[in-house]
Amino acid sequence: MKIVRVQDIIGTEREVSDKQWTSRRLLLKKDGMGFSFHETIIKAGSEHTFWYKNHLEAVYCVAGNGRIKDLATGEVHEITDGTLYALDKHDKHTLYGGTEDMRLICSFNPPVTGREVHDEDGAYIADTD
Ligand code: 9YT
Repeated sequence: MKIVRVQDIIGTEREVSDKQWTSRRLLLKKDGMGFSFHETIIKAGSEHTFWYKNHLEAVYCVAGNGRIKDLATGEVHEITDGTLYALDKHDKHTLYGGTEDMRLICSFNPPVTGREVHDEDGAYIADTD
């Protein structure tokens, strides 16, 4: 059994951030679970376009608020505590931070390795291991 505490991840290589978002990778590919598990904070008022072409992702909001726009249809959905979105079609999307920082719990299949960076499309490269 593994016990992971987010406070032990802060400031390590498992925490990635820029001014507008922070993501803490509680579980990565090397943890051997078949998925990765993250806590992502999206800053209030910020905007992010992501397109995980090589991954499926489920995201569950536990605090704060924001919106997600499906860039294929233009549909916009409110996100608050208790909302889950699943990118089951590798959906290209824009996330908008709301009036408070949004705290999201995310899981990726296949798992993120920790070496990915967002490319020009907002995608992560495929894991070639
Ligand atoms: C909200 C969202 O898509 N979070 C994904 C995790 C984050 N991009 C990471 O850990 O790299």
